[in-house]
Amino acid sequence: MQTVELQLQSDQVSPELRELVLTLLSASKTIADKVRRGALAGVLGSAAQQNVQGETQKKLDVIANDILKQALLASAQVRALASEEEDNVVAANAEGGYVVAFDPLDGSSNIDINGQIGTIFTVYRAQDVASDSPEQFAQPGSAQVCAGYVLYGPSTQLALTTGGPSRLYTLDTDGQYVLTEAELAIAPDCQEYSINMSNQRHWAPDTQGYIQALQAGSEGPRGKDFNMRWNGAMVGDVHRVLMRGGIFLYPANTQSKIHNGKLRLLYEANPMAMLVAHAGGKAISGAQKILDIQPESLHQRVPVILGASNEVDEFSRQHH
Ligand code: P6P
Repeated sequence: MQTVELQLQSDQVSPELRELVLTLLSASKTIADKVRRGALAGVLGSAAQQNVQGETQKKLDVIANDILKQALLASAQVRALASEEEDNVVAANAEGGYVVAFDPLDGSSNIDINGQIGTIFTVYRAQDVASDSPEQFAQPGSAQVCAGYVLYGPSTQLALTTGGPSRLYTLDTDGQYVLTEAELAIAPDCQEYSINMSNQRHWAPDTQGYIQALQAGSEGPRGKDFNMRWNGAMVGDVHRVLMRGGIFLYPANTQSKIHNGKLRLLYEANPMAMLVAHAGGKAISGAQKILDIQPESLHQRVPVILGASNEVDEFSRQHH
């Protein structure tokens, strides 16, 4: 049975990065236990406090954040951490060679309805600046050394790349993450799109035209029918794209608060872009590849269009 520990060794991941990944995975198992027990663990409902995004935090957001933060602060490999739930970079260990950013619980609006939720994480090499400097994370997504998510669904599953193929592991009852897909591969063409249609009136005209062509199906310019899915949790929607293809979109939006899209570059768009790229897919902001974007601020948002390479190219062609 190929566990994630054995796979990291055969992928020749350094002992330091291996230790860091296993620290993250240990924390994910603690979170998975609380998610599974839900109301019985007293983790549902709101925390009656707001995060830097101005969003009301759910109890489980705060609990998951604390579990990951404590685990990483205790790791000799971690120089600093950043989180959707932390206003600023948090210094960890001066000797640490890596910095870690995470969305502790993506899809919070799904928590109280037993929907798909997950933890998204990304790892970069530490920079030669102060441990708690935002410069630690002013690195393009192409500099990520590792990216992954844990999806707390009917199965608890880990999607992970450490620079090689994106691989999928399933958490067994004995607490082992076991390899279940050695190389995820997204077909270049698709017939499924994923977008929150309620925002349609706020999209740019090119985006409206692109989506209308998909809706027109076989009678329209695309000459084939498309299906639509929207989980309300990026981790669930991207997982579906990695498993059965498709295109996921959270495009630019004329609403003032999310004119630049809703998703955050550092701990949502970039790790997902790396996982998708290492499964043969593409991820763009519209103007450029997400992995090429030079970050300007810790919690900056970015439009996200990712998935089947030919479909992402089709979106690009319609956006001059
Ligand atoms: P909307 C969850 O809050 C999240 O950040 C992503 O996981 C998800 O894709 C998106 O927001 C959902 O946004 O506007 O559909 O509620």
